[in-house]
Amino acid sequence: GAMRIDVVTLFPELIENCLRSGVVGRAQERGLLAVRTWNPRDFATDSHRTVDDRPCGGGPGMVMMIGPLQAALERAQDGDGPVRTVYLSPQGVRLTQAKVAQFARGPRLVLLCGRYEGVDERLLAHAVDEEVSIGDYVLSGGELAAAVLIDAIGRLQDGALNDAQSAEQDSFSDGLLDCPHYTRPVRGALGDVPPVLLSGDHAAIRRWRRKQALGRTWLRRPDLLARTELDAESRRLLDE
Ligand code: 6GU
Repeated sequence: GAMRIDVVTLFPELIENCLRSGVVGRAQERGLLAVRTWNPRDFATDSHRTVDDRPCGGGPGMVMMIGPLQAALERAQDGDGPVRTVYLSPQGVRLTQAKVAQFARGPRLVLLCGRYEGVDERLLAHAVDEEVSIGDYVLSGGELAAAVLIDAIGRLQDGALNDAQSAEQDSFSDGLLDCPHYTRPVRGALGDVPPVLLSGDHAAIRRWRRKQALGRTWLRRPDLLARTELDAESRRLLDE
């Protein structure tokens, strides 16, 4: 069945607007992926619909309080089947394609988006399975990070990608960066398409693309190469 992702957020429209277009919008239309949002503000109990409070111990900013957030999270986690609950924050473990692929196997995921200085730590300890970051920079909230994660998961759902966009050809799926791509015109003001791509020799084209991918990875991301188990052909290409 469809993968289900529930998102707890003070800005549901931010999530929804991010996922309307393209491959992931279509995956939702095709029923391959179902995204629901839950707003803690709808679970606030006072007339001001308060969701945050001042940090204990003082200091700047506000902290998302337990009450409304826990109520929203429990509704998001409700239903059958196992649920993994992920808190998006810059303190989390860095997201990788391997982790995305693991999440994409589903069947469910609950994402908790923080705002302000963050979430009361006791709720995280009680209700969250893991904390994930999308990189070493600071966003104003977890929503864009959640949208990034959902996009990466959504495009891996069976039937989301056309054959031509097969996920097996992705950067990182084999631990390397992607090769360069070209289309017509084959000769133009900005230069010519590499002749091998016009040769019709599929084995030669495959070797060229592999070599380009290896070369780019070696130049731009040597950290990736160090962690990648290379096949015999790739090792030979790198040694040439
Ligand atoms: Cl997951 N959240 C926020 N607020 N900032 C981030 C992030 C997450 N990942 C990188 N920066």
